[in-house]
Amino acid sequence: MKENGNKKQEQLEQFRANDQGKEMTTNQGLKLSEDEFSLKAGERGPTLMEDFHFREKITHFDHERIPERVVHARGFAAHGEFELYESMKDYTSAKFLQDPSVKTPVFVRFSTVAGSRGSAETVRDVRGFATKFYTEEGNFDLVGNNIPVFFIQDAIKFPDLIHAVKPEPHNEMPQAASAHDTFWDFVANNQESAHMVMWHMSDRAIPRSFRMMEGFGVHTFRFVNDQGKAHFVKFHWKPLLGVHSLVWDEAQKISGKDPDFHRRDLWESIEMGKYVEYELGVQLIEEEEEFSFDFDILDPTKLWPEEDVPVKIIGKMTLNRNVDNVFAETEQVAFHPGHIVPGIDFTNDPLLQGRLFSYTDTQLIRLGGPNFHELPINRPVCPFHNNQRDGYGRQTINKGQVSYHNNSLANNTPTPVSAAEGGFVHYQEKIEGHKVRRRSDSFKDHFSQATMFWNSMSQPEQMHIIDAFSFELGKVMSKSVRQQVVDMFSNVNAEMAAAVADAIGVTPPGAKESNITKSSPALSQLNTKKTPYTRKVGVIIGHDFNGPDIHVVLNALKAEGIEVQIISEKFGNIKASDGTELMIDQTFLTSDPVLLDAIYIGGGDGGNAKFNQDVTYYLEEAFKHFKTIGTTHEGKNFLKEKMVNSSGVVIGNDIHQFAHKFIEAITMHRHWDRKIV
Ligand code: HDD
Repeated sequence: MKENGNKKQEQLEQFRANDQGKEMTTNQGLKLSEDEFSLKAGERGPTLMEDFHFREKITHFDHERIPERVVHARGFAAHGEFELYESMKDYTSAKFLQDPSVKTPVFVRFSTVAGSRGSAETVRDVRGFATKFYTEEGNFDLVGNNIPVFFIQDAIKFPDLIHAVKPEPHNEMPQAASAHDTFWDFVANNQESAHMVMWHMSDRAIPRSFRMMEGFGVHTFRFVNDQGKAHFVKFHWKPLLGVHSLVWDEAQKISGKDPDFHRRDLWESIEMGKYVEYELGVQLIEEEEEFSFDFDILDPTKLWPEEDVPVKIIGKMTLNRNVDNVFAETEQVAFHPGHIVPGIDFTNDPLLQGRLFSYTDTQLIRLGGPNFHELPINRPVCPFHNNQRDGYGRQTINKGQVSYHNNSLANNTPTPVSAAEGGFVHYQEKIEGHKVRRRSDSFKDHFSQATMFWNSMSQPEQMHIIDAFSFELGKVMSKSVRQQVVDMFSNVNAEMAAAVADAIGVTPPGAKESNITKSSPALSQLNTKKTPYTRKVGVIIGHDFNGPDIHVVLNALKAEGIEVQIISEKFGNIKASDGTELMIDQTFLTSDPVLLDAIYIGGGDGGNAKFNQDVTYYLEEAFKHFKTIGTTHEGKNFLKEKMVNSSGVVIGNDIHQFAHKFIEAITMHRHWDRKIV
């Protein structure tokens, strides 16, 4: 990515340091002559207090850790740019949404919610999707998730939700998992969670890649144009690769084989120049239409069905640069849903209102004081001036004697300015009411949209939801909690609840007729975009493989942007029957079928029983996880009978035809109609 023209990168460049090839100094700049031995009184004597180098080095080390985020501790980030397709002038005065020729630098951090900073990435969880737009008018943070609704309706319940989902306090188990008593006890006793829990039990909670998941601002925000007219707005990120997920057995195995699976995938993609793209969409509702829906548009447990309120695609974000230092950038970035710009405003969603307090508060403890906005990653790219001063780690050297307002000594500057001059003016919503601790009746339907979500799922997606409930509740020790949850979800779909009850050994709830028949096809991942681009294929070959034919397949895969990993028994080169050689990228030991999207057994001779055993393992796992399998030449001999006529298993004679069909099958992501037993 070019620094030139990207204001954020130009700014960060001033702070980047390269220590390679340099002389070693202390933090005071003193050149050092020795870094291996502390200063001692005699070669075998005690270390001396005067050893400033030892003291500095150890002290710094002792203070290296900061508190991890109380939620979303495990995350990974990248830089990029946002470009607008068409001016949004009619709806918002936000400057970065006016002119399609302007590119806005962005920084995006993806995360899991429950796990600690070192936890595995493919756990069942919501994913955070937080974007910082460095606009000319200040930072705009869209701090969203990959699920469009939330567990609770009021921010005051957030600590309860998080206490319930985090490892239980008496034994700190389980790590990064909702499959335990307290989470499900919370769910059963806070039924507003029903809709989000359906998403959480669905494939959305085990994404194949950060690059293949949607992002949602969740809350209803406001767009306000330069005439002061407002629209309600919801934000969406739509990945250009479509929305795709893992299967649960695979996700669990990846947690062991590669706990960094998602960050590695993002990192490698950007390093290879296969940049990561999402389109930004908005759903807009006229202010006058606020009460025209059968749900309250301020309720964060509700989505706006795309078929009713279409998503208008307005721009594209491209992530094209990895961070230089994870701590300095990813760990120190401070997002806040309250970081907004003129033309965008809040609504009275009670979850959003509470978040507006929490984010600054958490940065104060996490980043150690009120000057975290001065950290390079958090600085806006426009100038900032006010009378705030001092505090731990202050970097700005504010000149002059005046640090108050109003004043005459500095001509009453810095000066607030009018809306016409770019000053932020809050949308003047008329508010009337009694001061109460209550929830509006319009927030009380917890099940209709949960049922709509269920209705919208394809048959395999519904099976995955039943399996996920059965797994999660199967880990719950309290039979009473299991029963309560099943009873609760019989309000979503009675058959679903009965199937779960059967799996976990509780009394099936009585049959209930739901009158909710609505479905929203946009919610099913079966209707998502499909492309083979950037999928990872394991190509397994043995000695004396057919060189020319394998090259036909490899070239066809690469032409589609598919990543190829040549796998065999040992590292080194492997010889084809025509004498040509191929370099092995991974061995059976270092790779694994769960880390791949598809397998191609291209033939050749392993020469021993171990080779056959390994190939069989790769095949069985890929088959079980509904992945595309291709075989040609001697590779066909490995196929079990159940695989031969199975969907997504491509068996080739004509090599060109095979390559074409194999790629077609990879495009499908998974073959859900396959019978795996
Ligand atoms: Fe939050 C972090 C998303 C509700 C309090 N939240 C955090 C992050 C994301 C979200 C993506 C990680 C940002 C990063 O990568 O640094 N949070 C959401 C969404 C919510 C939501 C989409 C509901 C729609 N959050 C929420 C509530 C509260 C918080 C109701 C508190 C009242 N969230 C926090 C926090 C965190 C945070 C404690 C922890 C670390 C941080 O803020 O910077 O303040």
